[in-house]
Amino acid sequence: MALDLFSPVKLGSIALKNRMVMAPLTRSRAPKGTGVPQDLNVTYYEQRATAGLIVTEATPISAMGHGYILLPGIYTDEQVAGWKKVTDAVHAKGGKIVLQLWHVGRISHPSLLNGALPVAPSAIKPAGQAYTYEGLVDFVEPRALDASELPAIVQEYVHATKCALAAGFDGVEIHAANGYLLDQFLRDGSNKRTDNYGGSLENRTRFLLEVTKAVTDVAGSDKVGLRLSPVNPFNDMQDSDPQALFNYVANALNQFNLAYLHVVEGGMGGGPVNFDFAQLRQQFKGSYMANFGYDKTRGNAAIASGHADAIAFGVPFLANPDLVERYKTDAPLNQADSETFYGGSEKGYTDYPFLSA
Ligand code: 8OZ
Repeated sequence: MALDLFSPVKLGSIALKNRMVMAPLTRSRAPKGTGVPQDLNVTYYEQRATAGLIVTEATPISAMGHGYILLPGIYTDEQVAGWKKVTDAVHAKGGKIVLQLWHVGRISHPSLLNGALPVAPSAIKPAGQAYTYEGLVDFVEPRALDASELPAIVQEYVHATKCALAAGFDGVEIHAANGYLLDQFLRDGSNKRTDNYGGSLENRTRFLLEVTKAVTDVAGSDKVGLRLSPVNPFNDMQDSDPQALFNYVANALNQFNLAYLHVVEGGMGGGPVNFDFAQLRQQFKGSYMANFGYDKTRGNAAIASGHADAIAFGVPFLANPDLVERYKTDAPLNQADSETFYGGSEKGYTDYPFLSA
């Protein structure tokens, strides 16, 4: 029988009971100040443990990694203890869960950083506004990182990876997508550096590879995934030649034998996309997780054709904790309420109904 969404698969050392992955989703429901996951967050993830794999919401690796309100973190002992309750609950339900490691770079604001300027490859202010505790405020011009500062950021990834493993996660996913720090280094719209970290494809990819090397050294490459978004303009991202860039990146990542490469195959804001994802998929020799607007039919087709080994669903898992069962039985889906995507309490978070037994 052909493979489909319900076929088991191993991504590196992570054994999935099906190929339906819950995509990382920012929900802004952690406490201000501590970033320690609470019982409410435990319930939310536990409800979705029938996914083959859960990728957590993007989680800052350090105080400077924050760029939105009410985010959980993965760099203090208290955060580790909070996340341990999440992983225990997911594992008790037979699920698997990896933590998404996040540094936002310039997509932040001094009011979220104890007054510090956001950091970036180059001092280029992104268009748009930051979500702060004081409301929406224009992004500021970030401070360009000196090359001598980069090893300390690599060490933040290492520390956060150790924290994630201590918290019982099955692995980590490096967030290199959607216009945050690692993506800012990759794309030439945000990286105008003239040192070893800017200019050529090799140079723009250098920091990502240094981070990936350090994280895989700590976790083991079979527990590390990585997410890219070659055509997403979100957060004011541009590149002069995305196909050449991301083909190069996918190729360079082959050296690590990662658990998977996770690719956002579209851009927020719609619009036609001039990019060949089949080409990218061919460059990468490991397991490939596809994301962006997939439903059951398209997901099954992508798996049956060999394009993808797993499919990540965001909004469908947000609104349907039992999405796997619903797809299996062709049951109707709950519709997501975008008013409750970010912030608030259980409403629109843990109160989406399951199919009644
Ligand atoms: C939407 C709102 C806030 C954060 C991403 C972490 O784009 C995000 C994010 C998305 O990866």
